[in-house]
Amino acid sequence: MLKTDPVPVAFGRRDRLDLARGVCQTWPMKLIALLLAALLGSAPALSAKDYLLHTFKKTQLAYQFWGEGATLGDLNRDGKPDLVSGPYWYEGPDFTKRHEFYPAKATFKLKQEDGSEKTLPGFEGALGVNNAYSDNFFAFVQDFNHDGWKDILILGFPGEKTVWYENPKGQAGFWTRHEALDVTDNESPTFTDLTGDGKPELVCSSKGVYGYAAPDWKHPNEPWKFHPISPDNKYHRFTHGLGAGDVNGDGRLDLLEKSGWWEQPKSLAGDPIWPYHKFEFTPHGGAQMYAYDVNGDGLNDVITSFAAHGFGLVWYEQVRASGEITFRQHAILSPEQKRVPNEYGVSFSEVHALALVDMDGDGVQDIVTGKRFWSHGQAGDPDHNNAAVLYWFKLVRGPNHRADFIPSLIDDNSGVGTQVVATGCSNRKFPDLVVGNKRGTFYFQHEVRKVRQAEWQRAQPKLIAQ
Ligand SMILES: [Ca+2]
Ligand SMILES: [Ca+2]
Ligand SMILES: [Ca+2]
Ligand SMILES: [Ca+2]
Repeated sequence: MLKTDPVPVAFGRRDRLDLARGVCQTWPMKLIALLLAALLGSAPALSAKDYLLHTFKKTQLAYQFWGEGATLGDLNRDGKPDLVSGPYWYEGPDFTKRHEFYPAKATFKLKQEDGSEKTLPGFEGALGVNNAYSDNFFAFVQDFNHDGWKDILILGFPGEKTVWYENPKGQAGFWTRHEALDVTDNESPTFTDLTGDGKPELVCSSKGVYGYAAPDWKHPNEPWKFHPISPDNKYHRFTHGLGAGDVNGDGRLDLLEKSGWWEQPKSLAGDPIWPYHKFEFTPHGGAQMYAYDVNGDGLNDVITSFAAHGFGLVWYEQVRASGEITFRQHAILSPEQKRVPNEYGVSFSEVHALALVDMDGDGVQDIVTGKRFWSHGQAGDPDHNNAAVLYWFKLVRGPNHRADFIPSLIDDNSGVGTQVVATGCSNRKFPDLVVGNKRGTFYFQHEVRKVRQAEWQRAQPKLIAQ
């Protein structure tokens, strides 16, 4: 941590509401003062070069609504990541040259002041007035057919097909479409190596069952096989909250969902039902869920949005009670279902996409999230018309396994979609961000600047009076 960023002064949060216990705990101020004195005063390692300011240069690639996902990957093999969102990919590093890899057919009609109608490209989003949805919710990049050219996986509206598009190896024209899975349910399915075999799987629910779908990598053009891990509990296609992470620390990723976690067994042969551990992480359902040791005590904790269409961002500290795994809730953004600013004054709703990524290169994972603006239209969700903010929250670990998330506003006129991706692009150490949503398609280039301590301190978020 010290090699890049000092611990922010704002770390000295005074009070923390422990919601699970319903009590207000006091930070050990003496300890914090000692720590800060060590960090900011006497430590010779902290010269001006250690004060880094992170800012993000925004480029809006599209103003239309083409999809709610976006990602980065090198599609033309020039060594520079390209950006994928909706039916388009944009050539990196400047993303000015756009290619249509499947037909961009969506249009909508907008009534003009004189009563006439105008047809606009894209789905009806922030340029329109009515609530509408796209057919493109998540994008992932992977070379499915082992020809050395990365292909594009697109997950559509919940309950619809997942398809992948075959990279034409530099040739012009639409990419060949291959059906992967006929029904992909849940609002935060993902594409990651759940099984630990070194190859990614589509983690989702399908037709009422949690599970994963994987291609036969020897026959990649064939539809993928779905492997159930739960009984048919009739999980609805619009169920919110899903993730993969190792909760119990046995090295195997478990499946996280809003009401518990499914423990990956030693052997997956024969598609066994995974042991279920019920825990109500959120009654409403959030977005992408992660298992990560937030407070550094050696036990993985769970990070989740509290309500994809309401308020709240929380992490659940894993605690062991008589050897059993349970969790204690900590709020990053208040889970009360109304606008309640956190200790830094931050509050926003529609927390429908989350990324866990080390934004500042200190070796500790941080959170990237924001508001999925107009997710249910311009009058759909609470606080719908407030700014479409995009934030990163720096995780700072404190004494006695405390953890704090320091908010940094990236932008206030974009937000997230159902996916937000932050990954190395313009430089390896500090991830850039990409977003596709109802406001358009966005690229945020991460810029880092060394500053003097005073300037750095001025830029830190301030604690508000509690
Ligand atoms: Ca390929
Ligand atoms: Ca596990
Ligand atoms: Ca922990
Ligand atoms: Ca970090």
